[in-house]
Amino acid sequence: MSSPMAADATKFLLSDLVSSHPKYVPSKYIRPVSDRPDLLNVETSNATIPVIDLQGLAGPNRSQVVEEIGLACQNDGFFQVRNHGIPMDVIEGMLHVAKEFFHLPESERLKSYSDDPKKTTRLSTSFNVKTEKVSNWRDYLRLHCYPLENFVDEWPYNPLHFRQAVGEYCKNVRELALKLLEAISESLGLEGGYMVKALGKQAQHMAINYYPPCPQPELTYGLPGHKDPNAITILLQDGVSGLQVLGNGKWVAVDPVPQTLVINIGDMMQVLSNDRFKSVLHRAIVNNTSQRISVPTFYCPSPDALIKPAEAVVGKEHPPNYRSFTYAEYYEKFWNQGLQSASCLDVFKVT
Ligand SMILES: O=C(O)CCC(=O)C(=O)O
Repeated sequence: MSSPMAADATKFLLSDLVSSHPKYVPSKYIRPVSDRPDLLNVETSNATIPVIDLQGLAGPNRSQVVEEIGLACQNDGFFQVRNHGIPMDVIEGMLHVAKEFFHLPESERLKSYSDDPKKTTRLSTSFNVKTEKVSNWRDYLRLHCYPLENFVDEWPYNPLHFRQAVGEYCKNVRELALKLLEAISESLGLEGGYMVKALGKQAQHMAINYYPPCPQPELTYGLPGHKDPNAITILLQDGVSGLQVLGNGKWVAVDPVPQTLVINIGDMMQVLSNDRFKSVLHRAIVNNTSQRISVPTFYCPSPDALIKPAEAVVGKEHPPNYRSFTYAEYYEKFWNQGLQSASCLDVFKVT
C-alpha cells in the first residue's frame, strides 16, 4: 500500500521525519515493485561467509591464515574476522557514542549537516540527495579519519566523549586494516607492503550509519545493492541484523556475530588484484522494530594514488583488465553515479 503521508519537506534528516512514528513509508522512499528487497527470498544462515581467526597471523600458522584470507577474497569477496585485536571496550565505546549522537536534539545534530559529498566531515541522509531519485532509509555521519590529527577537530564535540571514543576506534581499526592489507598482499604472492604502497598516502573514511525502524521495510532499503569504491572495508555492526551479501545469485544475511567484524573487498582491490579478488554487491535492509547502527571503515587510496593491476599478477596469460587511473577520477564517478548494481569500474576496463 502506498503512503498517504507526504514527506515533511521541512526535515533534512530521516530520524526527524520519523520521530512521529508514521504508519506508512513516505512516497520518496518507496522503490518500484521490480526493485524491492523481497525479504522472504533471503538465505538466512550466514554460514556461507567464512569466519577467519586472525590470531594465527602472528604465529607459525601465518601462511595458512594468509591462504584462508586469499581464498575468501577470491571466492566470496566477504569474510568475518575474530581475534582481530580491537579491544571490546574500544568497540563498545564507538557504538555508544554513535547511538548517543543520533539521539541528540535535531538542532544539535544539524550543526554537522551537509549534502556536499566533498566535505570531509558531514551528517547527511540517504546517499546523495543531490542526484538520487529514490531515497534510502538511512541517516549517516561521514568522517575522514586519517591522518587523524588533520580531521579530528572538525568532528562533532557533542556527545562529550565522541572525539576520544571515535579517535581510539579509528586508530585501532587502522592497525587492523594494515594487518589485513599485508596478508592480502602475501596471498597474491606480492611483498607484504605492496598494497599499502599502492594506496599512496592512504586515506581512511568512516560512515556511522543510523537506520531508524521502518513501518514498511518491504518497500525500501537502508542501502540498495552496491559495491564499495575503496580497497577494503571493515564493518562493525551493533546487535541488529540488516547486512546482506549477494552470493551465487542469492542474497545472504550476514547476521552480527559477537566479537567479529565483517571485511569486504572494494573496487580498488579488485583492480589491484586484476580481478583475482572480487568486490561484491551488498545491501542493508531495515526492519519495523529496531533501530540499527553500523560503522563501516573504508580504507582507501589517497586521491592522487595511481591505481592499476599489480605487475606481478599480470602476464601473458592474465593481461591487465584495467588501464591506470587516479582514485580521485574514479571516486567522483562513484558519488555521481549513485548506489546501483552497475559497476563504476566499467569505464576503466581495457576492452
Ligand atoms: O549497514 C550495513 O551493514 C552496510 C553498510 C554499507 O554497505 C555502507 O555503508 O556502504
